[in-house]
Amino acid sequence: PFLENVIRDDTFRSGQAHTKLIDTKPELLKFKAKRDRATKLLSYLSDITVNGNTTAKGWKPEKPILSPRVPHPATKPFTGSRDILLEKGPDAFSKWILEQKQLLITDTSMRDAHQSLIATRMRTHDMLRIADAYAAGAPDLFSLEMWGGATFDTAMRFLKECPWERLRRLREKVPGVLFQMLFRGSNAVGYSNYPDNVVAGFVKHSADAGMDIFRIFDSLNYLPNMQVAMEAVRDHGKSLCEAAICYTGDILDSKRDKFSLKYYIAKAKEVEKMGAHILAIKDMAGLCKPQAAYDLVTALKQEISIPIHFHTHDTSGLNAASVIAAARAGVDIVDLAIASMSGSTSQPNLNSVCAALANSDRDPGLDQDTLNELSDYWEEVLAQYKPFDSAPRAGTAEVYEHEMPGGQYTNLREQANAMGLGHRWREIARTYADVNQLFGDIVKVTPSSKVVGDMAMFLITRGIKAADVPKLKPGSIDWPESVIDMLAGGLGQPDGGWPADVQKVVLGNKPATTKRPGELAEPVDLEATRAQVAKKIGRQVDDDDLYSHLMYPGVFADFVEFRRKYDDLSGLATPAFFYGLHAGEEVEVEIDPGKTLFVKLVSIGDADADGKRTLFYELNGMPRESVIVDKS
Ligand code: 3PY
Ligand code: ZN
Repeated sequence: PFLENVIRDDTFRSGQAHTKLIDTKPELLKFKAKRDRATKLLSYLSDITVNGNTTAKGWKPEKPILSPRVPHPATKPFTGSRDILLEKGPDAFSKWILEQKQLLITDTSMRDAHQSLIATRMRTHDMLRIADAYAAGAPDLFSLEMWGGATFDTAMRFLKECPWERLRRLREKVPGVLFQMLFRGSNAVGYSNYPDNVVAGFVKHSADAGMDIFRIFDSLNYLPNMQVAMEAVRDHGKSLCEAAICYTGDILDSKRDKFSLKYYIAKAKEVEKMGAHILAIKDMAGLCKPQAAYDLVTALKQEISIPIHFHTHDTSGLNAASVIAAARAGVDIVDLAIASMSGSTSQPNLNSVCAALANSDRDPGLDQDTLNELSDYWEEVLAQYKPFDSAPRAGTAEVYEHEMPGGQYTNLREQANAMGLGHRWREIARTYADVNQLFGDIVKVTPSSKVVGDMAMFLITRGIKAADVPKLKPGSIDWPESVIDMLAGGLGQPDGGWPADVQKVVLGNKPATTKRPGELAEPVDLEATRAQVAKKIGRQVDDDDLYSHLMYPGVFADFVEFRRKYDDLSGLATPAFFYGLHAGEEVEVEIDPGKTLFVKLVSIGDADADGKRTLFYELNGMPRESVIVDKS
């Protein structure tokens, strides 16, 4: 424990520690209580086995689920995309991308795909098991999107994992392929605006932890909100700044002229001027039709000179055609998900697009056998996450009406079901579209999409029509907090501003601003915050902890408490973590590198008069018991 304290100490980490470190920091000697990892593990397994897991909705597989089989592709020496970045540096690397003839591919399976298919629940364990196969077998991938977006929140909130550990452990295993994250501009990896020094500090710390590509966007395409993060990436010097323009509307529809080809070209030119190494077209809902993708990429290629990265979702069922159209128009990089993680609200199918382009001038050159093996693995992984899988089986053209991002669609549908409104889904989808028009036709992506969803559900449950909102008396209704904040300027400004009549009805006497929210937010005193958190949790707070706290203070506090109670359970297989064990089932748990426990649940005793049950285990072959209160 002493060594652990020292290793977490920032003076030690900065390399400036000397032998007097102990004299100046006596808190290093406060050892944590001796941890009995095995007892904590058994106590967790007993609770989940007997009482179920609320986040898994009480679902339990009928019989034990076998561990997904890991492919072992032959290792061969290779120079991966990250080796090239490290050798050339970001500016020259950006030019190198332009020289590549083949279509470059980002695999989103470890981030957007599971965010869009299984409510962002994929655990680090399942990513680490396949990491060697990616490192050895898929060296020609451009990047792996494996961090950011909603994963930071859900890792701590639901999976009780440290997101920074995920990044570092994957980095260690996959040194040669670029890692990519989704960064919500001034909202970082959260849902509200953060002060500039927190945004910049988060970027720097992520880059130090091994992040290579920062895809930075703003949920209203309000570019001033992206500036601080973009500068922080550029200042770091080793990472790539990918600025994303969110795609909404339909450039093929001349009546929908707010989001025209001209609009996107103007935004792209601006982010190029702001210093982007790469432009991303972020089609978060999957609205960019094949002809639109072709026209957009063709035009952008003439107007800007940085590489273009196309991101879309397959909600309509036909977005692989958009990817191929973008490739024909000369797009440099595209986002796709490995076959079994693709389709529906996720990205189009990586394996099929690669097969379709084989022997063409944009052939991505990836090995089909390896891609199929990766797909087999992910398919078995997905089977472990059944209760979270609520994505529609087939494509739907309804997306062109509501324009919901892939990650939001399943969430909102779940929310509607939970509220007993599942049968009114069509009405909810239409109301979502009406609220968009009420707000002046805006970009809808986290967090602006959540505000539109909040307002739609609010109107539905109160029986108010969106078109009637401007006629209501200002300040007469308690609108959702998120709606008030957005219309007051808390997320920034949409092009053309907020409709004045709606703003008046929602805000009443509350003030609104047109200033950049980050300009109004006081910088956070990072060292004072570190000291406060250290006092609260009773241990050293390193930068991982500090930024986790700054993003999600409540979630971080619960996470720390969970770790105190059960320790780090990220080495536990996914079915055991979510659903507990069946009698007779045995699991291996790596509690530290090279230190594995073999746990077998032998039997579950009857509940006594106090409702307590004894669970009988074999731990590394030795009998152990664990007592738990049956809450049923
Ligand atoms: C996120 O912000 O998490 C998104 O995936 C937006 O598309
Ligand atoms: Zn996406």
